[in-house]
Amino acid sequence: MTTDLRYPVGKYQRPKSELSAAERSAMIDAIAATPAAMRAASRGLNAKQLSTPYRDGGWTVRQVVHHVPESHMNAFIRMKLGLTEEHPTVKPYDEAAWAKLGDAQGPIGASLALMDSLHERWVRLLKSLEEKDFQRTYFHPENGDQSLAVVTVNYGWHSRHHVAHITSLRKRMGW
Ligand code: NI
Repeated sequence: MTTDLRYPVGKYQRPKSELSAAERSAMIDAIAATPAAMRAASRGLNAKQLSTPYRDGGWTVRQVVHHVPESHMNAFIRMKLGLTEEHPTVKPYDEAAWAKLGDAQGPIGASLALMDSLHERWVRLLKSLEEKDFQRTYFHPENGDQSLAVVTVNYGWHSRHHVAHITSLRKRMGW
């Protein structure tokens, strides 16, 4: 078995069939658990450790921590657009370029706090949705039509994916 350090929890699998309410609720729980999981994953790391790439050529731990709320702010806004407009086209963004901007080089505390409040709002939104709301869609120019149910699975995965970048690095480094 080969280990691909990029995908510590496996690659994202777009669900092929409708999700049950229980499956969806497990994904919402994963999103809800992420701020605390990220805080725990990055707890006690010093500046040099935070500046270490999680794999050769990959983002540093610091960039991973900053990336997650950046990605999830986009996701939250796309979901709200999907809920309030008829099949809107959403805006992709260049996540690699965002990760190089100055604010993504600073201390991680602000991003951990951002994640706390963002996920509180996001999970409150997700838990307020009815079945028909999860069937609403938006169009992503690179990924095609997405239902909010599919987006929820995607970000449940995405949350675990990036936390595992840090926890698996710590394990390998013995930190
Ligand atoms: Ni990501």
